Amino acid sequence: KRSFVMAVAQMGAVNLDDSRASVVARLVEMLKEAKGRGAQFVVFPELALTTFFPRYWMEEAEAQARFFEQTLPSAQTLPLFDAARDLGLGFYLGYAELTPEGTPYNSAVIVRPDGSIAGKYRKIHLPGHSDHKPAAPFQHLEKKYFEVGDLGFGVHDVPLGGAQVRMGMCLCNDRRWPETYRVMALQSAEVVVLGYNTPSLNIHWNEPVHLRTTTHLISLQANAYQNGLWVAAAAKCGSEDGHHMIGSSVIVAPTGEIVARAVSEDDEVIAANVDLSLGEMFREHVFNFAKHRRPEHYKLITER
Ligand code: CDT
Repeated sequence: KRSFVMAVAQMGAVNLDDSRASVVARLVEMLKEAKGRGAQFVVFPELALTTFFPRYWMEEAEAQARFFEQTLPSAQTLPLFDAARDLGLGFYLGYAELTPEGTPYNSAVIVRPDGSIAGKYRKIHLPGHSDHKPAAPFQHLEKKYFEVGDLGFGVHDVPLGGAQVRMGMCLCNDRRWPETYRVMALQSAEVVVLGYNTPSLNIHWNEPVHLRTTTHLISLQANAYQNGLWVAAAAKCGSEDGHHMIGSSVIVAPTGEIVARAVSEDDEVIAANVDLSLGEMFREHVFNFAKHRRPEHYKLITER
């Protein structure tokens, strides 16, 4: 049977003054817990190494100096990569990437259990704005600090539990868009992993707070089912220097059902057995793309 144990390592707040070393130590601690629970792969959040800095207005150069990684692993993140390889765990990690050419991206990597990088993703759906909104309680400046990702939605082979798993990834706001998952499902993705930082308050309109969790879950559950995929999503949550973000990290089966869900807004590991044959059932029958899709009627999706 093709299966493996997936863990999601939700993170509580990372405050502005927290050092990279202290954050990496928290990640290593959760790797060990995941290993103790039999996991072979661990999903960490978006921008896992720092506070969710797009909430603050500053010069791009200052943001890049304080919050971005120029190499991965770097000296400060090496303990995480070493620990994962020693434990034989693969992982997904979101981080702010500054390329050698100086281009900033909101990025993620999938690392195989042997420590090699299976693939990189650069966030495509960047929410928020690029102008300063002094009247807002906080900013959402992803359009100021990051360029739109240039790598597409790739799918990578990751050896886990004796199986080669077809794994895709995305970041936060991408999870709300059906195209994200469909493009990966068309490349035979079986599992999609992602991290998120979702502020509980919407600065653009007076959205009831509970909807932030409802729309998060509905996006993951519907897209898991409609693409015959497992989805594993890791929050960074709780109150970062007074700015609250939702938790509810989950592992969702291709049935659309939640099989594990975090209950806290702190560092918390959840885990589930991922039976890949469950997705095969959906992709062979109701969502057999080759038999039932009608792309000739979907042209508007790429034209507009
Ligand atoms: N990090 C991220 O993409 N957060 C967004 C907030 C949307 S409101 C500007 C999200 O979709 O959760």
